Amino acid sequence: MAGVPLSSSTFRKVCILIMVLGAIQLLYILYHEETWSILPFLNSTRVPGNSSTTSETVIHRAIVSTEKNLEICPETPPHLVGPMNINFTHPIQLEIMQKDNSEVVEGGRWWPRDCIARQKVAVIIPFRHREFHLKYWLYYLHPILQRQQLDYGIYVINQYGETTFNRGKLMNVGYAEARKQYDYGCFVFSDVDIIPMDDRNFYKCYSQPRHLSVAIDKFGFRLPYMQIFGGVTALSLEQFTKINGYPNNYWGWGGEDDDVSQRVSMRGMSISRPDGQTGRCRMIKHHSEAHNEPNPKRFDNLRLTGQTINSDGLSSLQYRVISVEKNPLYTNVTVDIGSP
Ligand code: UD2
Ligand code: MN
Repeated sequence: MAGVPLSSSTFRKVCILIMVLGAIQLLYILYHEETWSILPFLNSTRVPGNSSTTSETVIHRAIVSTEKNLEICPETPPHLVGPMNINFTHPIQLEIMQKDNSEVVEGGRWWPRDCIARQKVAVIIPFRHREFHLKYWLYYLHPILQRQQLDYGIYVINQYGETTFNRGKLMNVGYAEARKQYDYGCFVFSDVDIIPMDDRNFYKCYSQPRHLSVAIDKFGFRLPYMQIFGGVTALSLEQFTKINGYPNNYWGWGGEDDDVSQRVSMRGMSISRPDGQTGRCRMIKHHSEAHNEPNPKRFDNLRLTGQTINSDGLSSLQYRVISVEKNPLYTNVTVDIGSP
């Protein structure tokens, strides 16, 4: 191959130029890669499943927040009203409710627009055939969670078919499915029929697992027993994984809440609670359900929590998602969790 020969000094200069350009390009790439990988890290958790969508959302949100120069929301949210009048006598119209919650995004997602929320909370509701209760729950809870300035999403976990109900397993499914949607750091597990009577009862996580429904009208506004951990609870991602989630093997009514209570103390944690006034709640009256008869095995199971805590829970969770629907005010996950 023929060409004009380069003198050795020109050749050296060209080489140096190429190396400098290469180094500049390398620095540019490194800088940008770091920016992209650090952001999800700052948001604390890695999300399984469709993580690319999630990190895109996170990055997008972070950019919007920086552009707007938003500050972290105040420790005490400014628009709380305190004690509220809760009743279940008036009919609820879904269309009006949707209009009142115009800032709620498809799937029941909301976040404060004027500050950066302190916590990302997924609210998990175990569900089957309780549409009447769900309407009231959505009607009351959306405005409360907004006044609490939480970055939240509502996940209704609907048990498919008519096999025996399993509240604990549905909670685990809710946790796993919510994590696929967003990098939540806090999980509130709530019965569909419990409404707080005071918006200072925060649906967020604390340094210890939280029991929120401490004074329910049905129980004469007092704790029926000290270890009770049913109704509404809040556990951080770390706390929930530490106890391996709920047990999956409590089919029918009762025991799964006491099992979680034991798991919490077995892992060296204690239950935190609001005071009896702030923690007042109403439970919508209902009869006991078909296919959710009291579980006769619950007392035996509760004696074995020490052995089952590691083997039965998030680590052994198996289920089949039938559908995920993003409704205007909540995400509905219909799931086949099998039978006893
Ligand atoms: C108590 C506990 C509850 C749970 C249960 C025993 C309190 C305040 N509540 O509730 O947390 O430990 O005992 O399992 O301590 N559900 C449906 N469809 C059904 C059956 C249940 O959607 O067919 C869901 C719904 O969210 C309901 C929850 O499961 O609120 C608990 O069931 P429940 O309301 O029938 O039981 P309850 O009130 O005795
Ligand atoms: Mn109930």
